[in-house]
Amino acid sequence: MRITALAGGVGGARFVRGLRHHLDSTPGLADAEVTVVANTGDDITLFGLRVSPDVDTLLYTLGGGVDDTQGWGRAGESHRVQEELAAYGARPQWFALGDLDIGTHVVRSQWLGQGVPLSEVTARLAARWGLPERRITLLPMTDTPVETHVVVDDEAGGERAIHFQEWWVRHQASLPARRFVVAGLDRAAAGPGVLDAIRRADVVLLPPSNPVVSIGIVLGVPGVRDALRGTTAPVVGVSPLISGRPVRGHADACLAAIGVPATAAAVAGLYEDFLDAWLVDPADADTVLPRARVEVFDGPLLMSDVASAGRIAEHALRLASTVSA
Ligand code: FO1
Repeated sequence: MRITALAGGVGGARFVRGLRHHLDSTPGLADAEVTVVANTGDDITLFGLRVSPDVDTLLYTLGGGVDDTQGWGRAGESHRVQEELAAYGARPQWFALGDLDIGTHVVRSQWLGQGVPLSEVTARLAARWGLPERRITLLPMTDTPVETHVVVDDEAGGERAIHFQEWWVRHQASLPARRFVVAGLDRAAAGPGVLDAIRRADVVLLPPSNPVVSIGIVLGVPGVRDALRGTTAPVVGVSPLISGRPVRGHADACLAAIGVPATAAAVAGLYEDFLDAWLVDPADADTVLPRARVEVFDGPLLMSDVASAGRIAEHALRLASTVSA
């Protein structure tokens, strides 16, 4: 069985880890292949290094090296290099780069600098983390450099764009976002294997990633939305909101920025041209959708550990087998 998921950072990574756990522990499903199409709009260049937060969160989470409490970055991390950078007055200092994490950014930057495409760079990083042996393929959504920027008010009554990470990390999404702009996306081509992974899938899953700045960005890659509309695979999504609140992160602030209510139904509405089924928390059992089938999960829609994420993934897969594309 071929399963394809579009994913962002922490929520997407935890969901895919749960999915893999469920497949590996279910007779007949262990040889299923999982392909993850990762958002690269969070990517940022810092201190001359190319950092890819969502890809790295997926790498570390699926490879067993993530700081599970934080949800991102490496377990057992230290920050001696960053302290040195601060001593030299290097900026910015609002983004924590751990020593082990910097190893990833150095090799990524070295390979990119040699002209290696991001998809090949990511495959090499994934090989080190043992993802192929776990039957997981990690694909950046495009090889074209893209960056999500957030347009906010400036002091003089105008507007200015800041990098998504500055809005998300430095300002904790507290600055009202006027809109999101993804530099480079209009001329981006879907990465190698991305459209095929959607078209040839037996099931497509949308984890509870941020619908605006994670999955929403992947949907903006030319050809992705059409592939989702055209695939014969059922497309099943998991709501990232419970009673209007994101489980983590700032999806509510992102939805407000695009004028979409923070409800499970409204988020599904962003996917309505290709969504076949939508898994919601019991608190959102009253969700009604024009076309997609709504299913209420039999418990809190919380991925507090691998097993609970596995149960959600299992339910999404079961749901996929009952809906036709
Ligand atoms: N999130 C924070 O809240 N603070 C940080 O300093 C921070 C650093 C960081 C470094 C590498 C990385 O891969 C992720 C990092 N994140 C940090 C998380 C990141 O901002 C978000 O998880 C994703 O970009 C949202 O999808």
